[in-house]
Amino acid sequence: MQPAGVARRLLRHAAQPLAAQLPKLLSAGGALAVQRPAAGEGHPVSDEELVRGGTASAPAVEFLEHPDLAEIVGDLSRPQKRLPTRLLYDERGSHLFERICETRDYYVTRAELEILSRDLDDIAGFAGAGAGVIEPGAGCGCKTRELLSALEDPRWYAPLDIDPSVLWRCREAIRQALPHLPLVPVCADFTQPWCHAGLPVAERRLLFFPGSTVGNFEPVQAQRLLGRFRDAAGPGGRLILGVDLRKNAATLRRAYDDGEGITASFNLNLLARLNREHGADFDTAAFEHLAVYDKALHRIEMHLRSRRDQWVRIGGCRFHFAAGETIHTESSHKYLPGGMVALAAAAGWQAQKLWMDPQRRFALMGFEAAPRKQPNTEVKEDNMAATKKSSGGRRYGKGAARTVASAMRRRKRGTLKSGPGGKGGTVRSRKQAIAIGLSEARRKGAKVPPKKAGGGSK
Ligand code: AVI
Repeated sequence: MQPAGVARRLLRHAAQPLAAQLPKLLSAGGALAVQRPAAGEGHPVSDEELVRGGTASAPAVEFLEHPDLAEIVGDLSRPQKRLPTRLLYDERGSHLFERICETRDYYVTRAELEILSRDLDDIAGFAGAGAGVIEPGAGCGCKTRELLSALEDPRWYAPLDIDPSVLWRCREAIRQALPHLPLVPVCADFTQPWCHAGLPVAERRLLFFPGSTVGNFEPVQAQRLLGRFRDAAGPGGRLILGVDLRKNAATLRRAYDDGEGITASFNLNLLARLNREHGADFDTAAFEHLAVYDKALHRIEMHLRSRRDQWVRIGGCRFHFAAGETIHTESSHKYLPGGMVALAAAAGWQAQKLWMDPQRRFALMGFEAAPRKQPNTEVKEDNMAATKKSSGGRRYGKGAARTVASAMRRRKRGTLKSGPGGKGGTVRSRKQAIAIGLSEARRKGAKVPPKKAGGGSK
């Protein structure tokens, strides 16, 4: 499948500086396959290693072994053709993604920044004093700088990324803004187990995962990922998670097919990349960008649609495309707050805080690590419900999700009342409705993590 010519092309590519790839490395729907460095080998890296663009145990040359091509050929061989999402983010793709974030139609980044600036003090208060901050898939983000500057006595900042060049830039940006904050860059693939034991001491660890990248994972994978974050956070650890919320399909389609055509260029760049790096012969003009909302799965999908009947060569194989046939390149799942509460609970996190922008398009959610006795259950494709593991694990969270949904319906009808025994005023706030739903679930004995003193959904 991988002839010598392709291996040489991989070699040429590997010798170039690795582009600022996706801050969070992903794959569309399937297994998360990239392993650089190998699972469990993530570790803090020295200045010298960062300059070389490699690490002691994972030198730059190891990137040669990375199995992109086999994965691409496998993905194009499926009945629904697809390509690994992470390949969207080469240097050009990352640049285009930054431009997407500035478009009028892509509300996600703006909504999240709005929350961060409006609720920063509360968010910093939730993180607590003396935190060590871990950011999986750190870019050079201004979001992180904002948060770090607002925290009380942060002990250190550990950006985590598979790409040393991203860590280098991130470190420089943070150093300029916060020269006294100790930095511990970790070179690792955060979708795989990584070694966090070597991180310095702090009052507690705070995982910061903004941007709604969690939505780019299938719910089952997202749960697994949040479980890894839980492991890294340790007892008493906290998580601040960016979550894009469900909304009408038209808004979503516009956001993922913006009027300026930047998202279309971003998606099509994937084919150009395959031509450049893997000697494919995609005629990029013969494909078009498509954004489709799947109502049942609550996700917006990006596809590349063939404009005509055609054949394409890659990796020594030929692939047929019928006119209208598509390649699925990315999914972006949209959640209800209650759905994310249940999903995170199944991964060992107790929901504590919910911050939303005034238009309720986006949420930052605050979680605290649950005590370790939680059963590790899997989450169903429907991201509202946690479900039984085939091994016979106990149901977790489904009852709670149902009670929250019922409270939300009563809020809409104007029949949800606050106060003990529902004797208070009519509840209009979604946050309060969620909090009421969760406490009703607790009373009914549903599996909801206990409310912490002073906590509760905001
Ligand atoms: C990186 N991720 C959170 C973006 C999203 O909204 O799912 C990727 C993106 N794709 C197209 N536009 C934005």
